[in-house]
Amino acid sequence: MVVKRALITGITGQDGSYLADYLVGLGYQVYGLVRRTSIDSEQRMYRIAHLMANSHYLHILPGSLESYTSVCNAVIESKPDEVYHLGAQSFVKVSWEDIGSTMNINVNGTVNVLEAVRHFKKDAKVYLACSSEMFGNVLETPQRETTPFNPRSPYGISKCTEFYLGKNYRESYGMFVSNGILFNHESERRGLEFVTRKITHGLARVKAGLQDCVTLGNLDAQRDWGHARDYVVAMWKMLQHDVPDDFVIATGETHTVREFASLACQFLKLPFEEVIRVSEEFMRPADVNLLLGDSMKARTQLGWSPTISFTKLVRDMTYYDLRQVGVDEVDYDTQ
Ligand code: NAP
Ligand code: G4F
Repeated sequence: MVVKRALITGITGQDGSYLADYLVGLGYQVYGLVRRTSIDSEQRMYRIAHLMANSHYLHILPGSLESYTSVCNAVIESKPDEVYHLGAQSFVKVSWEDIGSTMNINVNGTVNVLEAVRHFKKDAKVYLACSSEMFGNVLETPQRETTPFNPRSPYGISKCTEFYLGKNYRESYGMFVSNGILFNHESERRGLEFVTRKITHGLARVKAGLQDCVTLGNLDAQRDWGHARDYVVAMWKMLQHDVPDDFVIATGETHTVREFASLACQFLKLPFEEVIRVSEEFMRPADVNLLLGDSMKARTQLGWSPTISFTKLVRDMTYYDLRQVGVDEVDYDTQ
């Protein structure tokens, strides 16, 4: 049997780590591009530590997306059949505060990946991590592949550029480049800066008596939240499809930040009005108010569908964080 080889950028992140789990499970040899500053950081490597213990399947290649040389070296060394380009400055709020790094990493980094593949492994299939943030101030609901982009953040603009780069390499060079337009997906491995994990991690600390409350920004923003474990399967399916294409990946359900926080409070038996506060500090210069995806194309053409419900997502994240602060969840589970 031929063993497939995959190169993942952003392997230390939420999606990269779940994707590595999934591909190793399928018998792939997995190569991960990791910044030199992260390789020695337990905090940055924790999501793939369990895989590192079995280094026969996982290989770490030092490099940074801004360095064309290091991306070329990673492609030459890994000789990938599939490249999953997930590395990015992925936090929308920071994209206003540091637009330069956001553009360098997300736009120039994508150019570096596409050029390295074009020059050194042109037949590799490439997945690009585009985003529902590209729909921005939405022009249609639900959003699907044909919905026009209307980004509201520097991050959203960078991801639109990534999308068009992918399309252009497909059309100009005949390369297999697929754009996944993924709606928000969360998990126990989500970074603490994103709202869902900020809520579950913060409320667990409240429950444990380590802090008084969780302070948030816009509680009315609506997101189509799925689980990252489901979404990495969609990435893989896109690269097994006959032709490269663009696919929306979403649950088809939308919930407010308030609903997410309120459900987490219910699981923990905490009074929402007392433990959730609001501050201007966490508001954005321009927010995306409503995201709701229509993933019919992926469902019919790729046979993909989400398996983890909103309620289970909130419950799993909440109880995971409760365990992290040393509180036993059994007493609190009313389901
Ligand atoms: P994440 O947890 O923030 O992970 C980002 C990854 O990118 C980390 O491994 C990080 O490495 C790496 N990275 C950042 N800058 C880099 C650089 N200059 N050179 C090399 N690596 C660099 O993000 P995620 O949630 O897994 O998202 C994965 C991708 O999907 C991103 O492109 C994101 O924009 C996109 N996306 C995410 C969602 C979502 O809801 N999660 C939705 C749509 C699209 P370090 O550990 O060294 O920082
Ligand atoms: O969790 P968020 O920071 O995620 P956001 O901005 O939707 O971006 C995520 O999803 C995108 C896909 O649509 C990805 F492309 C991107 O990489 C990232 O993974 O914020 C969600 C919503 C926003 O409307 C924000 O204003 O929650 C609102 N919010 C309210 N209070 C907050 C807070 N967000 C954060 N991070 N922190 C708060 O205190």
